[in-house]
Amino acid sequence: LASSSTLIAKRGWGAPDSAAIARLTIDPSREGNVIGPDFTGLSYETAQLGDPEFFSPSNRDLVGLMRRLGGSGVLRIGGNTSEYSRWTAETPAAMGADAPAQPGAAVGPDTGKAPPKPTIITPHAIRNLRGFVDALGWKLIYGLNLGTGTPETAAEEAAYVFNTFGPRLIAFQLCNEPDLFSRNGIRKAGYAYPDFAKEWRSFYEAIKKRVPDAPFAGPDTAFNNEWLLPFANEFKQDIVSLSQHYYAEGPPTDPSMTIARLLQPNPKLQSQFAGMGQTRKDTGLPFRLAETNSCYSGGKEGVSDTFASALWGAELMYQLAQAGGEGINFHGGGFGWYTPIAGTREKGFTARPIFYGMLLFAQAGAGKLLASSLEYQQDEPLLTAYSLRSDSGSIKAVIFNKHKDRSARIAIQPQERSEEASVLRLTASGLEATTGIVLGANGVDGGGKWEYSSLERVSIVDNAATIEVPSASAALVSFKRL
Ligand code: BDP
Repeated sequence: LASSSTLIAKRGWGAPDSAAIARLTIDPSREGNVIGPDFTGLSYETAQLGDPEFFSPSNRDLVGLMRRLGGSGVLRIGGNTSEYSRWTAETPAAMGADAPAQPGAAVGPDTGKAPPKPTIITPHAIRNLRGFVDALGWKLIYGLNLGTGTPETAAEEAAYVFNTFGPRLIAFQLCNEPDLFSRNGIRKAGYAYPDFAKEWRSFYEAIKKRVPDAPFAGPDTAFNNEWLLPFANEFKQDIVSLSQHYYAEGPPTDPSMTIARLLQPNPKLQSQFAGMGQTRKDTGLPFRLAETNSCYSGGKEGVSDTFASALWGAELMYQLAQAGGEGINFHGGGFGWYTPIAGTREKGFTARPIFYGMLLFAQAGAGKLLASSLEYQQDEPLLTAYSLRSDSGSIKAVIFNKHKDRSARIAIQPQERSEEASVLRLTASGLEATTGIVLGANGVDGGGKWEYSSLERVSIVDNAATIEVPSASAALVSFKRL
């Protein structure tokens, strides 16, 4: 472990000997939830379709970056701007003044401050989107406009999307965060679940009439279990999966929204998981966190764009899997603070810190969670670990040290005969770092190219692999089976 000890000495964290001792005991006989190959995902604003060349196979750098996150995954299109989109079978030129303004402009997450300009969605944009999703090997969740659209137009749009995507379409969602409609000006104050259910039903029926095999998901609520649960029960026969959103913090003007708070356990997440658990019990349907990120209203500078968000995001993926979720979509786009991929076609793209968290998850890969217990002398819950049996057969452990300045020495016992473990590290100069994030000592380039240049080997002594996990870092430990 020469490399990590030098790193520790250099940063002045104290000698590794003084680091806390933790023990992670994995129980390979106790398998938990599955992490499927489609677990990972991204979410973009519908407004991004206003530039039909963005989601297009010709946008090779973006394809490369997204593919780096997984050979399969889910792209979700929606967000606030989906409620202001307009489908047309016409070409934009034929529409004169309604033609999309500034194709190629950066489309970041909507901040929700004012109704956005309507986005014109054309058949051309949908065909390019299909080519894009094909190039990724991913699937699509597509948001329609119940907020300001009509059931008839939604049915026309759905027909075109359905015919274009075939099996690559997982589901339509009919709206975005209907539980906030009464607050964001889409509906009058007092708009309640029964009003929404009626509207949802009428859109659903219009689309079903036009596209009998159309798959649906929902309700895509912001956070409200009081909408999620009745929706699940009322529409369980009509949908293929349930969805809700999660923003850990917000708004960005809240001074208590800090890195330190982001990295602590979050009661809001527990409430989300409670709703999700209940719907699973009630309906048996899978649940997807269809839109998530660190801070709503576009994110918070100095938090959402830092290395802390990478640790937060990667851990959220495991927390969700552990709670029984089937997948996640990190929201982003443009140059938003929390976006995993930043940039434009013209200026090029970069992998932001949170991208590296998703990359760590991708490197651990699909599999089945394993029960494991972490004994740690400190009372702060800033050292956490997750274990899995990967589809390749090997046992893996992912360890997060979210301490700002406390290194940890951890003994990992796979409880299965193994001759050696390898360690891939996710590191940066500190929690606040916005650049210089590396996995396996290498960064990701603007086209998604990445390869580790450092993979440590650790021998198994007394049935354990003992490693240092420096403060503000994560480690993926893979055991080689005997
Ligand atoms: C969600 C919206 C999304 C926004 C995001 C935000 O669905 O369109 O971009 O919040 O406020 O509520 O950052």
